[in-house]
Amino acid sequence: MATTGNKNINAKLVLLGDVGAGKSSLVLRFVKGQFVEFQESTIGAAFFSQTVAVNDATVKFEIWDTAGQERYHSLAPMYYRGAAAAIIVYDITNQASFERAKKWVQELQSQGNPNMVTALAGNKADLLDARKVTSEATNKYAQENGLFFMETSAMTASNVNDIFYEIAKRLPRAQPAQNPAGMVLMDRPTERTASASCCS
Ligand SMILES: Nc1nc2c(ncn2[C@@H]2O[C@H](COP(=O)(O)OP(=O)(O)OP(=O)(O)O)[C@@H](O)[C@H]2O)c(=O)[nH]1
Ligand SMILES: [Mg+2]
Repeated sequence: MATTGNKNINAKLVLLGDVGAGKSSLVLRFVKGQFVEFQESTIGAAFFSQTVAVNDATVKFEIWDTAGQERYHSLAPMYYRGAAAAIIVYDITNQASFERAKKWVQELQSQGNPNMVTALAGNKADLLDARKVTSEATNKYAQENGLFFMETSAMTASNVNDIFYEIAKRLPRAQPAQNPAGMVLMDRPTERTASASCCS
């Protein structure tokens, strides 16, 4: 969930998608500004954090990069439950990865937090010659399902910061906490006298 305090917002974000779609590469680009050609397949999940400044707030993303391998599927709810945002990643050169992305959308729609900000990332946009999934098809699908969609490239960095920034802008701003942490001074003279004589 997104939680706030003085316009500092902590937001749990989960990346979901087919094996090899580029989830870890997007996170590595966003968090460290790096890209590796032979990124190892994720085992279980990996955690990262990164902060983004938006107009009126600082959003600290707590990022869970999940593993796309099917044998880890049952772990996914642990990461998307309570998440404020999700990025569902597919590879524009791989139709099957787009079909897998749609399955994730369905799963989040039925099991996830209904207020979750969900983005669809068509990754590997640098590989235009090998494209199998058109942006028109995805645009239509995204509009029908209330997602926002961007084509990204972890390799060239195209749209990578942008997709996280767009999510940060769309996060609902939670109400300030009813009882913010810290001491609450109350106007009750008798107690104040009692504590003053207590412990100094
Ligand atoms: N050309 C190109 N290759 C990419 C891009 N993003 C990732 N790759 C490559 O695709 C391969 C898979 O990327 P990963 O980031 O490991 O994919 P993943 O979704 O984390 O995969 P799992 O952890 O197995 O679920 C790696 O060899 C990356 O270098 C991109 O934007 N462009
Ligand atoms: Mg990975």
